[in-house]
Amino acid sequence: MTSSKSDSSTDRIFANPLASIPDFRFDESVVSVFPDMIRRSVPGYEAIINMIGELAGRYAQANSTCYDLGSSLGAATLAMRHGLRAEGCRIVSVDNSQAMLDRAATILQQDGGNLPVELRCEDIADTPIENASVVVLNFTLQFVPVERRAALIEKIYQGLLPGGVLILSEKVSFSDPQHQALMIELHHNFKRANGYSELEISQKRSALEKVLLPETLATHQQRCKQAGFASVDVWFQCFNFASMLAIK
Ligand code: GEK
Repeated sequence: MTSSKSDSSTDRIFANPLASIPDFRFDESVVSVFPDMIRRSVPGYEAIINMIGELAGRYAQANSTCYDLGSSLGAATLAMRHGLRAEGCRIVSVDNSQAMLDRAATILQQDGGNLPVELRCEDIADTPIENASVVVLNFTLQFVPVERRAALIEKIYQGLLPGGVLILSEKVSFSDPQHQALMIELHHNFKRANGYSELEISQKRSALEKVLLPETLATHQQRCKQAGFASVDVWFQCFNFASMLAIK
């Protein structure tokens, strides 16, 4: 799946050597290449997005709210908007990058869907979760400081209706060092096959080192169980990228 085209929507952020590598930020330079970046970096991203629409269709309850927390350009929001079947639903999409939300607003306007979407620029720690039937954290929790994750998951659990779900997708780590090394190697091979150079892979890795903090699947499952979720099961995994469905 090598990307042959190279234009202003192609991710070349780490293509040239940088004297020093700042921590990764979701700023304007990232917004313009984000769809290309995430598709070439996260194995299974498109499948997960499609399945979020399917899962939202199955679990959304009439007259409830569906949340997309860390919504970026609104890919999961759009999947939900077109997948929801229950009457009277609304979607709340939250990101703390104004640049992301500005672009998401244009994309949502151009989209033909008529389900109402509220875009909020704020830290997801500050978002009230109320009357929720579906909450999506699609590769967002990994950017929240580890010590704040339990409070966020508890807040989501409290705001969900009975039978409501949390879809939690994350880059994960493994406690067995050999397996961890294998998964990282296979992920890097995936990125190479998608046209990223060794320099791009290593500079991006350094930029993410302090801001993207993966945990094990067991840690995520324990945290969700601790918050009260009745079940927390993995429904997708490719290498060190996984998505879980937690049901209240
Ligand atoms: C997708 N879900 O395409 N509060 C609000 N937003 C945050 C916070 C926070 N505390 N921390 C990070 N973000 C999307 C992909 S990207 C994943 C999610 C990635 C936002 C951040 O600004 C960015 O837009 C998003 O979470 C993470 O399905 O790039 O690997």
